[in-house]
Amino acid sequence: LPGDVVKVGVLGVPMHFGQGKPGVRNGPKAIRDAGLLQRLSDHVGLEVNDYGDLDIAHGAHVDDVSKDGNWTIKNSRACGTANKKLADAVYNTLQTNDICVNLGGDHSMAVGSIFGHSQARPNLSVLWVDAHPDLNNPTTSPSGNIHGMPLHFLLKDLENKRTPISDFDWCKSCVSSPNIGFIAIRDIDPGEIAIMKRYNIPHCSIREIDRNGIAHCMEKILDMINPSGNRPLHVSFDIDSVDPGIAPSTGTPVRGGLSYREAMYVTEEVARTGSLSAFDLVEVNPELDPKRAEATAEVAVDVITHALGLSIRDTDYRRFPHSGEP
Ligand code: B3U
Ligand code: MN
Ligand code: MN
Repeated sequence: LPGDVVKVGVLGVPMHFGQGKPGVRNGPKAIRDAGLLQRLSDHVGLEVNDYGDLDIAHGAHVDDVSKDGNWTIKNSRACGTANKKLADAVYNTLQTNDICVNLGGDHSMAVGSIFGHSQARPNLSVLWVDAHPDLNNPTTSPSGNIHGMPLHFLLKDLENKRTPISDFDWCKSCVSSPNIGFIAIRDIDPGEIAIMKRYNIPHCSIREIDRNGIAHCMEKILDMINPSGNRPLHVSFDIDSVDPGIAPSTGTPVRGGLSYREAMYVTEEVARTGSLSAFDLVEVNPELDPKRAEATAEVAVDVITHALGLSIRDTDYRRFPHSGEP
């Protein structure tokens, strides 16, 4: 309701089991140090509840290997256990908050955040902002890293083809292919292309952004994944969607990403839907390109504050009647 203060729960998720580079577990700290909480409360005007960092066991690394030896999924035990914990935390956070913000950590955490979100609020649509579609399964994955596979566990269409991995049995597929959309993808494995084609998954490649502009692409993708506008929106934002020239501290940078303004436009449009229900900001690794780690974390903070309404508060004051008219 107009005038009601929006409540935002913030969860730090120092997940790192989904890939091999140390440092990504310090992503939540880097983003907090760049001033996220204060920006959300003082600049955006939200009620912010910070639940600190999830306690993720730093236990033994156990891989799951198929009986025929055809595939390996790295750290499946630790990754599955941590994701279950996250799913429960997201579910709980959404009982008392309007929006849950999850600070990663690597992108394998989307398994827990999206599943937990779907338990609290069914019929999600998901906007996946990333250089990669993260649609691999243990057999198509070139790396065995779970951060390239989260959607394998989440997509309903893949339910019958899912590789049975006991560490992820708790996660039931909860998103249908028409309700997930990719934007900014530009590094796609052959197996992922086959899955995108087969299930006709909505997407805007970086080329389509070049050709038609970010405004057209955002209008198209939001309309495709949530045509009625009634579904709660989950945004999973991988910082590697942004050009490495401005956000270099990340595990798998890919040249030719979103410009600063394109990234802000994406998140401003997210805010304008009024449906944002959970937001992941993942893959900030302050130990990579450390001299520019602060700058990368600042971009992450800008992405989150714009998704939560910073810019529309300033430029579309009618939507925020108590923010002070010019
Ligand atoms: N598609 C590759 C690389 C990758 C996926 N996600 C990230 N990198 N960040 C893979 O390993 O699945
Ligand atoms: Mn990703
Ligand atoms: Mn990525």
